[in-house]
Amino acid sequence: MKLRKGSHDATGLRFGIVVAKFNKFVTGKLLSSCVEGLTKHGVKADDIEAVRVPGAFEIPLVARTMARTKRFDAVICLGAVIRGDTPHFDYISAEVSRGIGQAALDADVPIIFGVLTTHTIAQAIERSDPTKFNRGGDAARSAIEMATVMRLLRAGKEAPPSAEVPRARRAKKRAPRKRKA
Ligand code: INI
Repeated sequence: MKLRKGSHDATGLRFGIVVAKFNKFVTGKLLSSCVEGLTKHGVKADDIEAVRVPGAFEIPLVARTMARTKRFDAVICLGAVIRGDTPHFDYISAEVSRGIGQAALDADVPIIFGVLTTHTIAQAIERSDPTKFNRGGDAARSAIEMATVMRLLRAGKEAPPSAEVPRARRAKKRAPRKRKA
């Protein structure tokens, strides 16, 4: 079997970010955690370009436009759609998820869905908390993994041995079993 998988070494990769202004108290935190997640894995600040859009509904068009420039190894979409008392939530969340998926296929570039869709404000605050599992940091990791796996596939290469074998190599040597007399 040939196993191809991405790595988390993002050195030399470039990323675009589209971030919605709507619910900025949440999306601002998603953005900072996302940028921190990228730089932590070796991305230079100059290789990250962020674009603000009014709301989640506007994300797919901008993500597709950025991706189609081919200047980015992946584009990350950040937003927060919070359920209210009207069906607005359903229209926006359905459209942003469908649009982001379609944009990735159209542009042939990974586009990451880092848009929170929550029932309550409390859930959105929790999922954007930088001290907890945060959707911004999670989106950064997914983007790096997708960018590196797409590079491998396009180059027709397998994962470097360091990315493939560690589990088997790292396996601790067990002490030989004692035989029963
Ligand atoms: N945009 C969001 O990003 N999140 C929301 O929760 C939201 N709600 O609930 O209305 C929202 N609306 C704005 C929308 O995305 C567009 O910006 C607006 O309709 C203009 O096209």
